[in-house]
Amino acid sequence: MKFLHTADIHLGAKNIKLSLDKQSQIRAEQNALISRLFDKAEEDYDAVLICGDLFHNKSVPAGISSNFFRAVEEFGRPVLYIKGNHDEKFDFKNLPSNFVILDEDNPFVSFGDTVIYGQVSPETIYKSYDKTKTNILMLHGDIQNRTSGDFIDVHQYVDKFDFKYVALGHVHSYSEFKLNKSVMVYSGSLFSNGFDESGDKGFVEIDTDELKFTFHPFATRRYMICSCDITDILSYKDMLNKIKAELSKNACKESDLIRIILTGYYTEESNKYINAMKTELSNYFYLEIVDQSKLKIDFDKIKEDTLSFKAEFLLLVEQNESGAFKEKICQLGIEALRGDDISI
Ligand SMILES: [Mn+2]
Repeated sequence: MKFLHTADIHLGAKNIKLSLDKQSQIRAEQNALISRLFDKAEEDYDAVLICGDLFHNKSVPAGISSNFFRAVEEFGRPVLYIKGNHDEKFDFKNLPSNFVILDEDNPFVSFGDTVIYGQVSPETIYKSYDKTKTNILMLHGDIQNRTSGDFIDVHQYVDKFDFKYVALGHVHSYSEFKLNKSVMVYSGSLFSNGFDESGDKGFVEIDTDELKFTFHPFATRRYMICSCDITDILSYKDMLNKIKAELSKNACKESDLIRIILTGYYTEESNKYINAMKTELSNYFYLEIVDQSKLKIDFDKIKEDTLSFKAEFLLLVEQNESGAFKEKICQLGIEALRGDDISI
């Protein structure tokens, strides 16, 4: 049998950095992605497993939840769901009959020789456990960080029972672990909602005949973070080319949402025009530049060059200021002397 494992869809979450136009475009795309997910499931999978945080909070716009449940209903086969920390208070009512919430009252569903358990107590599992079956467990929480409020001790499950696969939700990027005979996998979120969840997003295919699992990238729009070291680059054109090279190295596409982080050192002679760069790169759906580069001024060299406003200004700052404040004043002063638009 084949199952589709997903989690952390967070329907209803928004990225407030985006313009309202782009927010509604993304929302429409997410609705379409949900329909596409269930179309894919209809072709290839016996059931869909959703390991929590399906909705971002307890009240999401009605259009979003009705679109989701309509897709579930059209799919027709079982959609198994366990609650996450974001949607545990969501009011699940008027549900399609194939949307199954697994909990203490309804702890498992069988598909032939495969039994899929929800996040229930080991005692509850014990009552129906059959080790001759292929057992799968769904959990939502943090299995690594003991101090987290969402910590789950997986030992209580995988030490006592032989779960071939533990489908996890909570961590938004794909990762896999092995413990005893169990493989435990975070599918990651189905699509991202911010730069804290960058890279490819998708779902995991569980094949219980072959005992194989495979990650499938699925989201079309990605959040991508690219670092660009601008040390020793003086001209604006070279800086822009370095950024473009970095974007292509990271295989960024025009449909992506991109954060460029400028790192390294620049000097008073560097031509770093952030706004012009952003305009030049406006072919991307969304692009921001976070400037973490630091100003490096060779004051000894400047002392030899006293016949300029710039040198006089920098030496004056050097004598009177220190630390991060000094750096900021130098940077703003240089930009102002050059006639740049300065932003404070
Ligand atoms: Mn989540």
